[in-house]
Amino acid sequence: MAGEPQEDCLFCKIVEGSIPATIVRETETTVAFRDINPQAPTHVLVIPKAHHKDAAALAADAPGLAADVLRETQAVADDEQLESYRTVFNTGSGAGQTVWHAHAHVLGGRGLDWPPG
Ligand code: DGP
Repeated sequence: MAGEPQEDCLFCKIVEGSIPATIVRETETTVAFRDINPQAPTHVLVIPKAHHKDAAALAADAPGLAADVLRETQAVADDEQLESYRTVFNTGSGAGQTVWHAHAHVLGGRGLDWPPG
């Protein structure tokens, strides 16, 4: 069911603490941790603690929680003293989504080209 922890979900396991991660911020509803395979000097993932499979499902099922995630992307940027940064939600395998628990990538600390690959 939407929002319930999923046994086979890597990010649910990070939320519950059974898989370690370098957590940089935590709120009642969100966790932010460093990406295991960073693509920029700052590469942090912000996730809702509740399980939603992607950003579209999160926005549809829990818009307040989607706003919490977005708010935390700015908080990460502030903590990391990023003047400019990029927030990315890969949605669907064709766009590069590999973990099926909604997450925002916060990328910064270097110049970022547009359009992305
Ligand atoms: P995406 O490809 O948009 O679904 O992003 C998933 C990201 O998750 C990817 O950049 C790598 C990261 N990732 C995968 N496994 C782990 C893990 O075990 N720990 C951490 N910290 N990040 C992970």
